Amino acid sequence: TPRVFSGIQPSGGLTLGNYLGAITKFVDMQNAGTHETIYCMVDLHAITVWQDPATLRHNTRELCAGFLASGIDPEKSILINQSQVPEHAQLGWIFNCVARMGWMGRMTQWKDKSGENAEGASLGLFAYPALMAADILVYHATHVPVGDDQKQHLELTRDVATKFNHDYGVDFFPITEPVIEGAATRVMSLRDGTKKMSKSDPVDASRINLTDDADAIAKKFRKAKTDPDPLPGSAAGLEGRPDARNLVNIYAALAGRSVDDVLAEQEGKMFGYFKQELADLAVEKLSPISGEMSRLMQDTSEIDRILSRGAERAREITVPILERVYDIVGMVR
Ligand code: AQP
Repeated sequence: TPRVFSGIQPSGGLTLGNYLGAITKFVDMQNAGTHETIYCMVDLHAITVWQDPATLRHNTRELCAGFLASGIDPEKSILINQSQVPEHAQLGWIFNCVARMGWMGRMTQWKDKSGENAEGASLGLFAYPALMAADILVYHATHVPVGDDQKQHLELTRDVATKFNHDYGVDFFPITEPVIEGAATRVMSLRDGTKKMSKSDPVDASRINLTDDADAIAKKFRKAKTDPDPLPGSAAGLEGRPDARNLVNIYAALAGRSVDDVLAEQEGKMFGYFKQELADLAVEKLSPISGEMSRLMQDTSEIDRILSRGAERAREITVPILERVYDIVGMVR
């Protein structure tokens, strides 16, 4: 069976962006039953920027709770924490020797995150996409559900696979397809409709956290940036209105409906009214998840057990693939 792999960084709490852009698709692909699904907390990626150790441990377990509460079933999917499956990092090293400096330097996430201070950024932040290629290819995964911001990294994954196959004269690694679909492939900040909603944004009001309570969700949507015009009758009317578009996209994704369908119903309404509708819908969809997350976090031994079992199952796949890679590359074993 073909394999799906995707991951999320435990670099903060889960946001509505992670949920709509990634997790809901993870659940759909798991339940479709057409692929073997592997989902990962990528803690090795998180430490490419400083993480307080106790906070990282907490965030990793809470992220696992978020996966479980959203419908990832550890019997149907393999659920893992990256550092517990050492073959990710081992193949990551090999890919550091396949990928080129120039490829990494062109990554927009590297440019955004290193900013003015590239000299002071970690070497890991620069090499991040090579490890991400390893995360995927150590399973020979062919499909990767992600948000729109990860498109460039997935192209690099294809480049790494192609170059490895070419350099060693083998047809070993598959060429991966990104799966970027739906109304919310790019959820924007509630404070700036041109900026991605992000767990590491210093302004908490810019995002909905999966752990926010009903009051916090309502308040954040009420204060979300919009424009003074009413809602248009179709998606074309959202052109040049990034904040308005963002709220409509979020509504459509939460409701599981198309943007045009939502607008046909809401045409002419003012945002004061629509934001209340949106807040009600978000609370209805998200509060069962946050409730289940806090229940799971009361005793984390269950989570740790699920992750150990996930790592065992994962290594049944990754160990033989890494052995073959070592043979191809010429390592004595
Ligand atoms: N705003 C978003 N809209 C849609 N999808 C999103 N994703 C993240 N933000 C949005 C998707 O979530 C998955 C996991 O992302 P990640 O944790 O690996 O890191 P990220 O993309 O860098 O997400 P953040 O929240 O912005 O984290 P920080 O602040 O630590 O950098 C990916 O599939 C991503 O596309």
